[in-house]
Amino acid sequence: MKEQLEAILAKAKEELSAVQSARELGDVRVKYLGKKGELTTIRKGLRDVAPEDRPAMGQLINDVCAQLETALAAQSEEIERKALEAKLAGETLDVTMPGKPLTIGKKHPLNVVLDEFKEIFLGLGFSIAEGPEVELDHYNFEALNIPKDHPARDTQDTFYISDNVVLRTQTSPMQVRTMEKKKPPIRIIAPGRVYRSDAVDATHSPLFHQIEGLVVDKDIRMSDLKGILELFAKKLYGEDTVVRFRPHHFPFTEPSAEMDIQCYRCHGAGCPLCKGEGWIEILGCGMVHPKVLEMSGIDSTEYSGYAFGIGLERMVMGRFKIDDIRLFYENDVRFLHQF
Ligand code: 2NL
Repeated sequence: MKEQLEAILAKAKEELSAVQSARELGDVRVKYLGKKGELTTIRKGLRDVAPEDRPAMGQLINDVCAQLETALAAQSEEIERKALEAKLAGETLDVTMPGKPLTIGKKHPLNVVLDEFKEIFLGLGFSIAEGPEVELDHYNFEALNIPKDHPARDTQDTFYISDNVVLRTQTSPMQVRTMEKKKPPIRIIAPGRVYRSDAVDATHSPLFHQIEGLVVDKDIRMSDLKGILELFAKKLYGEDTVVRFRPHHFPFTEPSAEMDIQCYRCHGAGCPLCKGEGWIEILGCGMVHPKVLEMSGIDSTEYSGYAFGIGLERMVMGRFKIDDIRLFYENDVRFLHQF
């Protein structure tokens, strides 16, 4: 019986060495160790063996079964290792392949100029004021000396949310709120989105950006306004920039003016950029109307102030030779990557 067992073990090991898959391995296990397997059958034959030989025979059968189990486990490991090797070989990574190009984001041109603007005015001691885009009629109009029948309130220009709530048409409401809350000296800039009910074309958009500035203190004069705005123009457009002030009218300032810069392309000779004028209009400004100061609770006999307002889009369009305002809002990377 001993020889028989050794022969079975040798045969099983030989079969096992040829096995290629987990399924074939299972077949070998069943053939020898299954219910009707060759070793199981021999174990059943133990009861015909003489009682004194049984323990030794039983031990021998157990040894052979254990050896076969070990061989099965080893072959199973070998099959798994080969499968993993084949899988890894099929997945090799070619580290010399060129990578996919990554598109790096860029600052929006409106922010390029806005940040320069903030930098200049923060350096002059101004702080930045922010506030709601949905405003009370009072802050957007009434407190700025724009009464109910004023043409600037025309429903054609203003988005009304309700009778006394509007989308702000300028950033002045933030400045009015500051004047109401804070005692002079006040020195703020108010940048932000504003809304006008305009038809969209190359130069008009219902949403655009404005930057306003406000200074209120004792003895503030028109010369302070002119000085600070000329300094700002030189910082933003270059030290050789020439400015001029023309009389104008705004309901919230008196006197009021518009500031032009001499065309930076033709230096005053006249060219397509300045439409032959030699000058480019940059902003509106003036001395804060005493009525506006009083309405916000500031004594106009003790304090005076100046204010100015600039359209950001128009400033950026001139600077970067952009001819259509809609390009700012389309987020086309081919446009955005040029600045
Ligand atoms: C323009 C003109 C301007 C102001 C805005 C202002 C604000 C307060 C009081 C008085 Cl709280 N004035 N703002 C003053 C003058 C002109 O903007 O053409 N903007 C595009």
